[in-house]
Amino acid sequence: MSMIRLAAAALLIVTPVLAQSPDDPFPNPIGTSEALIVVGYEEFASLPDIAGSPARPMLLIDEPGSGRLFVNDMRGAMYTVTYDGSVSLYLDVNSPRWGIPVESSGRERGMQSFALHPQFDEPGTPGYGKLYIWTDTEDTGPTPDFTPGGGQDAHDTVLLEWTALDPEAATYDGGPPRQLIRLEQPFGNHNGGRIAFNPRSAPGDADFGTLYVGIADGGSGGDPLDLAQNLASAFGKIFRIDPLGSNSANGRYGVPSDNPYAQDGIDRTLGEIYASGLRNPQQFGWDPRNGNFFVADIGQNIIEKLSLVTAGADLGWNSWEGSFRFLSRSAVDLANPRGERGITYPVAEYGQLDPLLQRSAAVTGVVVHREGTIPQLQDRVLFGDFPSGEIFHIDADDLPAGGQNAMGRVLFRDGGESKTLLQLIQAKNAEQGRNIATRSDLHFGTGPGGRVFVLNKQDGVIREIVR
Ligand SMILES: [Ca+2]
Ligand SMILES: [Ca+2]
Repeated sequence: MSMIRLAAAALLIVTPVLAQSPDDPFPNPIGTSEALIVVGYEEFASLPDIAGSPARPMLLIDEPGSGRLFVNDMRGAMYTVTYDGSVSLYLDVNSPRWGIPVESSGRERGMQSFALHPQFDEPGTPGYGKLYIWTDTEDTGPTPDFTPGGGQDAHDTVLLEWTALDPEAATYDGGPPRQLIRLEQPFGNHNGGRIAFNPRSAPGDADFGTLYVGIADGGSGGDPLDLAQNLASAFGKIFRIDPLGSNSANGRYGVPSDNPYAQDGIDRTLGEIYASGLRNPQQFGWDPRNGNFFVADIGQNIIEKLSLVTAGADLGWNSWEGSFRFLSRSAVDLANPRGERGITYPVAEYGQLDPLLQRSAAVTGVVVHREGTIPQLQDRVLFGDFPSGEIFHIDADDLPAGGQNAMGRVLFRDGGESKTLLQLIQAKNAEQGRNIATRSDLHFGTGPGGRVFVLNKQDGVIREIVR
């Protein structure tokens, strides 16, 4: 033990990478103390190219009623996938028929997310046939419900409700969508985040049928309009709404009375807000066993973070970047980490300068594997870094209190080797005759019985993680 300590002390003196610095606050690289997990994979399905470039999926989820998966492409296509991997087009949001031109230029704009009402396939219920889509649109004509009070009026982001007549039909057979919410975006980047119904809620629960809606801080960098912690602003929040209700300001959705600011006696605080202080809550997910609600909130230039979300939580942005005070794009304050009361700090976080990553690190997630169908991942929280395609795990029953020491890597078994997702994609690209990808754009998908899928935007392949 003392020998190891001595060796570590010697390294600390000669190797500056082990020290903290204002742009690299974590002294140990990722994955040095937690075990590496190696899993198998299968190529499960292939999504079609659009205009000659690979699919850009953000989300894949199960619809147990009709027994199929749904997956999107940011350019507006939504596909169904059978449980054995057969893909067909279900709905094209970008079709001229709907009058909702999808703004999908660059990497960050497009159809961000979607959710199926938990009663989607239950005839006679209020949620029957209801499908929700959160998308960026070029059409900025209609009056927005929420404005940022500055910026460049880049485009709008709209929450749309579609109603399928026969939810089991092969293609969407309903009419045009109903608009619930329209946001004016101040900048082109950081737009909608994930939307989802809490999968653990059941009819009769207060949370049943409420839709969680991730909304990024509006973009640019550093949250220049100081919106994320402003409880009068929609930006930098997770909303919780009742899409079938009508007591919102525009009368098009409901604001649940048990939301933290709905009945606080303060007019300016938005009743829709569930949590604040988020930068770019692009993905989130629940622990199916204990209900823990995790958000993967993309950081500025220094820290990526995975946090627990509770009603009324303030996750700190733009006063805090992870566990450290945010100073600028190039520095956090190393003094007094996690030092302000009332802020919800990350359970896990990692530095963008970690040697495993590459420029433009950005966190994604979140799947908590409880079903044990992939024994290596039993009781692990899965998240990852989407440009690099690195997948990480932490213990779902012993959540760390920040930092990256408790994070381990997940690699794929391929022949006799262990590979990253990016390495798998690159081999596939060579086989496909495409340009070889230099980033992964990893996101996760989930299926029945604990099935876990890995999406990317570089080779069109949906991979399933297997034991
Ligand atoms: Ca934006
Ligand atoms: Ca209020």
